[in-house]
This record gives sequence, C-alpha cells and structure tokens, in this order.
Amino acid sequence: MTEGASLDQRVAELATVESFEPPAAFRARAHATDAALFEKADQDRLAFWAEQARALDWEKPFSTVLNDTDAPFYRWFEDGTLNASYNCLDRHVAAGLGDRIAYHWRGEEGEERAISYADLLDSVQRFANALRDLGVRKGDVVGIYLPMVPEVAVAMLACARIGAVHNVVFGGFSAEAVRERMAVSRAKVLVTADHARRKGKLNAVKSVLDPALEELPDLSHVVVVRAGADPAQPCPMREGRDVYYDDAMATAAASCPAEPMEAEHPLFILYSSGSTGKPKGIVHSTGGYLTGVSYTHRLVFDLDPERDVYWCTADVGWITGHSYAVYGPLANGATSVMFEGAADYPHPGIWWEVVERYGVSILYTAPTAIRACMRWGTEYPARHDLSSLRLLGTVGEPINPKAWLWYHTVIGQERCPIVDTWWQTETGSIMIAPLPGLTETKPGSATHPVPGVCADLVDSSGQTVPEGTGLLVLTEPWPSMLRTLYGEEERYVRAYFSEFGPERYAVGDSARRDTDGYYWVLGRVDDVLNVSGHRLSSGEVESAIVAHDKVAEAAVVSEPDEITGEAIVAFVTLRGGVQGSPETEADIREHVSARIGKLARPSRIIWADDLPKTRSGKIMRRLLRDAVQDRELGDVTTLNDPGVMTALRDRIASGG
Ligand code: 6R9
Repeated sequence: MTEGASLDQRVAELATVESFEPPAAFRARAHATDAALFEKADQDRLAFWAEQARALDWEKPFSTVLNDTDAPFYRWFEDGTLNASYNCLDRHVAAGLGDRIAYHWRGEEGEERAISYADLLDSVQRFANALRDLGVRKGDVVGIYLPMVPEVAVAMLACARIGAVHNVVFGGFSAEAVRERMAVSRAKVLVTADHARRKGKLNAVKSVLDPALEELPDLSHVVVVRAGADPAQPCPMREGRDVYYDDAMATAAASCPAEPMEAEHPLFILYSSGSTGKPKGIVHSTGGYLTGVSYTHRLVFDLDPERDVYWCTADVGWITGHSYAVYGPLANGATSVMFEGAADYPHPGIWWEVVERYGVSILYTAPTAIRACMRWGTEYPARHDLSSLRLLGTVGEPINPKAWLWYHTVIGQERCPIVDTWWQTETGSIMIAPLPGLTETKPGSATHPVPGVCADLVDSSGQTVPEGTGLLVLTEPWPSMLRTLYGEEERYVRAYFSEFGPERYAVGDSARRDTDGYYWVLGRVDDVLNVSGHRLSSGEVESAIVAHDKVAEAAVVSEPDEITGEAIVAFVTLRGGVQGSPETEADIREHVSARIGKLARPSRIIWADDLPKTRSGKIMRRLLRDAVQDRELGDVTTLNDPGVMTALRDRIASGG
C-alpha cells in the first residue's frame, strides 16, 4: 500500500471520533493552557481589553477604554494616540529585530525575496513620502489594486503611517468593481500594477483599468508597480497622472516619522458584500482594530515570533489578508510567507514545497483550498517534509468534517491542532475559535468565543436558544468591530443593530449550539453567497446579469459544491420570451466576469419563463434554492403563481 492510500484509510478511520484533545506535545509548550484566561476576561471585560491594547505602543496612552454613550457607535481607547505602521515596524526595529524576516516572498516562477523588518520600514517610509508628494493627506482615501507582491503591504503601511485610509480591492475583481469602489470612497490616489501574473500568464492590469479611471474625477494620481514587466506589452501611462512606483520611490525622501493617530482614526475601508446589490464599505479603526488582530493572532495561533514561520494563504484583497497576512503578524513581529501564486501552479504540490522550503510552522487557509488539495490527491503533500508544521487554521466557511480530518491527518500528521476560526469582515478579528493548547476540538465546530468576546444564539424574537439552532449574535462590543459603513451611518445601524437593538450585533449567520456549548456555524441567513470562502451578494450578481441587454430578469441562489462550498445558480428570463442558447449562456457568464470578477460567474444558468414572486413582486429565492437542491418546497402561501415553480422544476430536471 502506498503512503497516500494508508493516510486516506486513516482519515476514514477517524470519522467516528467526535472530539480531539490538544496533542500533548503541542500543549506542553503552548502559551495559553489555563482556562482562567476566560474567567479573567469575564470578570472585567474592559480591563481585559485594556490589557490587550497595552501590548501595543501608544504615543499617548488612553485613559478610557470604551465609550458606549452613542451606541451602536462605539468608541474604544478614544483619548489615546498611536500609529499602526509604527507598531508593525518601528518598534520591532528599535528593539533590535530589524534583521528579522517580515516576509519570505515567493513569486509564481519560484523567485524569492527575503524582506526584513528594517527593509520594510525603509520602503514604507519612502512610499509614505511618495504619497505625500502626490498630495495625499491624513484622512484621504488611497485605493490599492495589486496582486500578492510585497508592495501591497508597503502601500497599506505607508497609508497607515500618514493617516491615509486605504481601500484595497481584490485583484480578482474587475475594472468596474474598482471604479465603483473608488468612486464611492472618493479615492484620491490608486496604487496598481502594470500586469499581474496568474498561472504562468501575464495579464494586463493598468491598461484594462484605464477606461474606468477616466470616470473618476476625484482620482488625481495612479501609482503603477512593475509587477510583471513585459517589454512586449507596454503599459500606457498618462502624463501628469500616472507614475511608476520605482520612480516615485527614487525621488521620495528616505525618512518619514510615523504620525500619531487618534485611536478612532479610520485605518481602512474594505468593501464587502451585503444582502443587497450595493457593497458595504466597512470602516475599521486604528487602535481597536490593531488591538483585536494582534491579540487574536498571538492567542489563537499560539504565536512564538522567534521560532514560528507563519503562512496565511489569503489574498490581501480580503479581510483575512488584512488582519492575518499584514496587520496581525507584523504587529506581533512574526515572520510570514507571502506567496504570489495559485495553489496548483506550477504543480498541485507547490504549497507543500513552500511549507518545506521555509519551514512553515503555522498554516492558515480556507476549507475550499483544503478540499481542492484533497481532490488532487494525498500523494502531493506526501512528497514533502511537513514536519515543521505545528498548527493549522481554517477560515471563511464551515469546514466539513471530512476535509477537517484530511487536514488533520495528511497535513498535520495528527500532531497539529486545528483552529477553525469564525469571524467576518465586520468583526475585524477572530471571534469564535479554539485556543489550541486548551480547547478540545470537534471537526466542523469553531468551538467557543475567544476570551473577551461574548456571543449568543437567539430566535427571531431575540430570546436565547440555549441549545439547538438559532441566529448568532455578539452581545458585547469588542475593540476591532467595524465603526460604521462608509458614508452610510443609517445603513450601519439598520444592517447590524436594528434586529436585536443597539446592544446586540446581528451577525447574519445561523448556528447550532450543542450540549457542550460548542458553536457550529451553519451559514448565512441572508442573501449573501459564499463561493470559495468569498462573500458575494445575490443582488450584486443579479444586477450584473440583468445589465446584459438580452436579459429581462434574473435570480441567483447557491447550491452546495464539493470544492467551492457553494456554487452560483442563476435563473434567467430573456427579453421577448426568447429561449436561451449555449452562446447566450457563455456571453452572460463572461458579462458577469467583466462586471464583478470570475468568482461571480454562475456555474449553471437555468432559463426561466418566469420567476417565483410574492404578491408584492419580491423574488422568492428560498423556493429556487429548494428547487435546485431538489428539496420539497418550503412555505408557498405567499407565492403569487404556483405554476411558475412547476415549470421551473421541469426545466431543472431536464438540465436547464
Ligand atoms: C473572515 C471572513 C464572513 C462570513 C461569515 C460566515 C462565513 C467565516 C467561518 C464561516 C463557518 C467559519 N465564515 N468563517 N462560517 N465557519 N470558520 O471570512 O470574512 O468574507 O466577511 O465572511 O463567512 O458566514 O458570516 P467574510
């Protein structure tokens, strides 16, 4: 029997095991092994958070912890001042750690760059000056649209250094998505790339963006990183507006002292999908956010900055990349891996090659990636020495027990605890997760809220559900919570604090609590889709489809997918009662890709003569969901025309 086959057999054997103790060798050297930490946080929550905040360097110490007089607009540490880039860089260099590697960067073609804390500090100071030279001032918004190159961290920290508010857009999103996010946040400068490499191909970025940039009157400058220079594909530069990153760095002054910011000064905006078509501009603070990410990064990953090599595979375009590939690890002085490429390029074993090459000890990734690796086969990880790994993490969606057990057995070799971390763009940092040296884990459960965080399950009237299924709420404010939705205060209150009042944050997920009090997050209760752990709203995808000139109406739901967790199914009605063709289908998928990004392309399109609606004309997505999953239809009493569903079920049965 090959090693791969025996590992697969072991995974099958473990399927009956309900819970896993922290491995003894891990526990023996873990930082947090005493449940007293939970009691301490419970006894005086604010004192507990103040203590976590004091692990940062404050230019002016805070004297108040929480101001909740204007709930749900909570303010943390409000009279203190600090700078996030100072906390991520200067203080480590001042402590003599300038030579420590901040990032082992690995390019798609195997290129390597080792960037020390001192190197990063130099680049950040210069780029902060370059931004100032371009007119950027405290409070201005700077867009960032880059692949996973070190300059992405430089740009974020340079903004933080001078109090500019960064607005990162995921590199896989379209030019139209960039335009929209820059327009609504009134960005003054955009930092982007000439090209981006993806699986051996060089894709133009800047030239594709150019037409969209014309429509941004507030955008005065574009900084272009040479991320894939190709003499055959010159990058168009507009005189007076566009400048190469290298050139801007060459003329900028070397020294830029970090400017102290009020704790509540916004550090960044990150657009995330809500339940309607319009993305939410989630605003995070400086002091509270940095407190939350550094605390959880230390505690949940049991970080030892002197010994660990930490790798969060998330792209910086998502909150996981912000909190756990940039701010958390840097605030803690950790050494990270930053990997430019995809998980299967140049071969499906590349991640394990990277783990071996850099001696990665902590790996943080998403269930969708684990499932893809499972499908590629156990032989790929088996070819590499993974003995450096000591802790594994997951985030982004519920992890199915089979993937958990594969991760535990094949990657962790039964020696590494798994931390299943539940949190959101809005929460800023991890809210529910095991403490790896302490918590017994159950495959598929994120276990309990971390010390300092308070959660509950309630029914729709707000009553606690002690056991069973309910809606997840967070019952006390926490430092890294979002502060508002950019320019939409009312929507902030409505989206999170109207259902159960200003004291209980409505998460938007349903969950189950078992007899041991473990939380099992089940998924969204709104119309937010989760494809490969990435949030998209059905409304957003629908409006992209409807914008196609042949389309009259569309409704989008998800169905389970073995790899991506959820896959998008679109019900589409064409104009003039026309029947769909494979060409139109391809065309619509391409159209969605251009408007939002590849991620949002429906995996199936079902042509519908009509869509199920309530009498008031609202599309009943829940019935469509039942239909694609071949379940009995739920409550149909509000359905206007029951015949619509019968016709659709026939269509689904005949393959669309
Ligand atoms: C960090 C991040 C948030 C939504 C969240 C939930 C789902 C995230 C999860 C999880 C079960 C986990 N989610 N982590 N569900 N178990 N460990 O993913 O932020 O992109 O805002 O998504 O993702 O549904 O509400 P974001």
